[in-house]
Amino acid sequence: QALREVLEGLQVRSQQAKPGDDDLADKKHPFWDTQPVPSLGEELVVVPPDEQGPIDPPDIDAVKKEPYTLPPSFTWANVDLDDEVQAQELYSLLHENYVEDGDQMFRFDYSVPFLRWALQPPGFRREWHVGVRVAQTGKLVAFISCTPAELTCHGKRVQPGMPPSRAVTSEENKSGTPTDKPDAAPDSSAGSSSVVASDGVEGEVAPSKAAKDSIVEVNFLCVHKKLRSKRLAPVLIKEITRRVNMREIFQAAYTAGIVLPKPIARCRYWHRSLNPKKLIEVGFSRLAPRMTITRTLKLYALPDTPATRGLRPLRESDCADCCAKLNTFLQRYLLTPQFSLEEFKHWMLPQPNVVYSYVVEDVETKEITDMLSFYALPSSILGNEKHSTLHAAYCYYYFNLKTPLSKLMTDALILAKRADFDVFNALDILDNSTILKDLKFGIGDGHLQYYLYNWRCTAVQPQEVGLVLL
Ligand code: MYA
Repeated sequence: QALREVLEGLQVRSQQAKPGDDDLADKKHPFWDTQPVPSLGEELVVVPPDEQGPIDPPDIDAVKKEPYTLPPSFTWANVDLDDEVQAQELYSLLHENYVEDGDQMFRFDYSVPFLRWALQPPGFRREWHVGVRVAQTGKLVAFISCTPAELTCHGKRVQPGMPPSRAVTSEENKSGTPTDKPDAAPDSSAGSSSVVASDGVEGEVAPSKAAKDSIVEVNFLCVHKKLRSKRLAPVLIKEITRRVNMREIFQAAYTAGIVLPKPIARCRYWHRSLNPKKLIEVGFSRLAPRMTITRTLKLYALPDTPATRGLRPLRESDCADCCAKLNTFLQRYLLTPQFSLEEFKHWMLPQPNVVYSYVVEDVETKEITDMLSFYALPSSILGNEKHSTLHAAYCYYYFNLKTPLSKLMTDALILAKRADFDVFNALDILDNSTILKDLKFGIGDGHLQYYLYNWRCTAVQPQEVGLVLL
């Protein structure tokens, strides 16, 4: 009981998850009200299966062939992350202008290697890394991006007319079915369907069919602080929608801290202190009533080494097996991605300071029974004299076929602490809510909403979500 009081008394801050309003149904959304998304007032409690699907039917002929018009003095410019200068420009735009917590104490600080990982998965397209520059100076002032993905919602592929997933699962893996699907889409830079139009925008001469077996995940929408509230965000969203539609894709998934029409799920971040002293010093958490710093350090202390026998980093040679096991595991959830082998390798193979993945290999049978992963997303600490960066690890994908989740996740905490992270964050998705309290996570102060674009379906509970967006 005493421990519960301490944990419940802890104030922990969530970024991106700003306090949400529950009764926003009447709020007008001049832009979103024109888009194929359910309105805030619409009931999504039970959408009958035959009504689940696209809100607008796909209509390739209706897709605008020219880019949307930007306000005078701005131009569209794709951001090429393989170019050091452009990668640094995107880093700086986000470093200075991206998501902050409600009290403006922390701002996400995605690193360049992380941005490359997040934005260049198999099938990525440079035309989907959409920048806006000041025409005269070339300064990058806004950005939006998306990457291809395969998503299942209530057991149905989130694409009209698509058969059930072609991603490999454990069953197929056993029966020797090929372990990969074709590339979602070749990089446009390597293909021939992309041209540079006269206005400098990389556009398409004709719609391509290359990528239409994927949907897209949208992320990193950012407008420079000095250009806020000028309705630039809707232009960015419409332009990326157009570019995606040109590839015959009409659905998307995204998350946001704010409530827009209309979330399919409302989730919460939980935070596990690894370095409580620093977290208190920077105002991320505070000393609970009746707690001393010594008692707090003791409360959050962790062993030096993981407890699970056979735990080791994920290797390339594990990937086919682990990809199949993860895909099968994720099918327990109502909103979930499915990975091709190539995608799995991209998202899971360890990269220092980006993504950390471990497996449990049974010491006798050599079988892989469990996998855990987390990614590194630091935040800048704004206006603190002693500390400038908060090192946060975020729970990513896992499967546990043998090790209890609390044990596996405790090992994740130990590994994250050993890698010098200050805090371990997890949403209440997957099976996380079964272990968060026991593992001394404190609840964050807001929500993270999940959205689908142009797809109506029954809303899902956090514990039914199997999708992690970066
Ligand atoms: S979530 C992270 C979003 N980024 C940040 O929070 C960074 C800091 N903030 C900013 O940079 C700006 O405040 C942004 C808005 C850019 C967010 N998602 O230009 P405005 C609507 C969607 O005057 P600004 C992420 O990256 C708002 O409700 N819409 O506003 C996922 C209003 O519309 P309405 C948003 O503050 C992004 C309109 O914009 C968001 O200067 C998924 C106001 O425009 C938001 N997070 O700029 C994008 N915030 O009047 C959707 C505000 O109707 C993808 N708005 O209420 C949709 C699918 C597209 C692909 C489809 C393919 C088929």
